[in-house]
Amino acid sequence: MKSLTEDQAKRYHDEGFLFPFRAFSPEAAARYRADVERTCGETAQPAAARTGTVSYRVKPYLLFTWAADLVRDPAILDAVEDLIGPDIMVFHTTMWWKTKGSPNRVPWHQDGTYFGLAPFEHVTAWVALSPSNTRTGCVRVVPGSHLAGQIPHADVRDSTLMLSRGQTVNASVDGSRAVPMVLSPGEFSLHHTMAIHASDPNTGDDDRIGIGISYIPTRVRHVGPTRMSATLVRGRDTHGHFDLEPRPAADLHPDAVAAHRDSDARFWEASRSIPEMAGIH
Ligand SMILES: O=C(O)CCC(=O)C(=O)O
Repeated sequence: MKSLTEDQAKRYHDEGFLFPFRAFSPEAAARYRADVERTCGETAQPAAARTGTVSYRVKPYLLFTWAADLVRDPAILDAVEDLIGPDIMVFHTTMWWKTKGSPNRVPWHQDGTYFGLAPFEHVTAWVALSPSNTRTGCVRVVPGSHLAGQIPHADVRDSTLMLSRGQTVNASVDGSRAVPMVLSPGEFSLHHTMAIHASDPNTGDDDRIGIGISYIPTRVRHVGPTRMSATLVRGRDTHGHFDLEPRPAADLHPDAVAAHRDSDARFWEASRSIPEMAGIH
């Protein structure tokens, strides 16, 4: 084991989540936050449109060196390795930016519903770049919910829901059992792709900014006919289920922009066969 104890790994397998772990210092978190605000804020949207991407918030690790470093953070990878083994890819990231005072929230859902991946071994590392607590609307997870497997979801129309189609578990969820994963800047949590989780509006006095990094072992494959791409961040890929994505040589390097466009095009192609993917966070 590289960073978790046997007991922590067992708890992850029994309960479907673990927290808190420190990835980097609060100072480093503040630098990453500034990077996110500079490159992924509303003011960056016109630049994103000029490079032909819907948003720099989608897979920023293909475009920006700060994000490429973040998804390769050794402390995060050590913990992930203890759960899924040494050959690790990043399939996706989601920027979870909940502005202070906004009514936005995330409904009960299971990530694995939208990723088109099998088997269900994907681990999300949710990395806090600002305080994430019960006031700012941290992620809450129902312990053991991942053991029930895939539960049907329904689209719910509600503009405050932060999932693109408001995808919500179509079953009653006992939210009173949910555990709030409270994190300070620079800390991360881990949750299983079948864990039922949600988050409440931000009633705190700061934006809640976090990045959900979707890590998969290289043995996981995409279930549809499209050849997808992913980024190898540790170990070796002996399975060849994905085309390997390049690390950006510099922010918005032309090769990086081309790789990002290519990855995005494959994603939309894949979502034609697996419509749930169009609802990926
Ligand atoms: O950040 C949130 O509020 C929700 C996070 C989430 O759903 C995820 O990381 O899968």
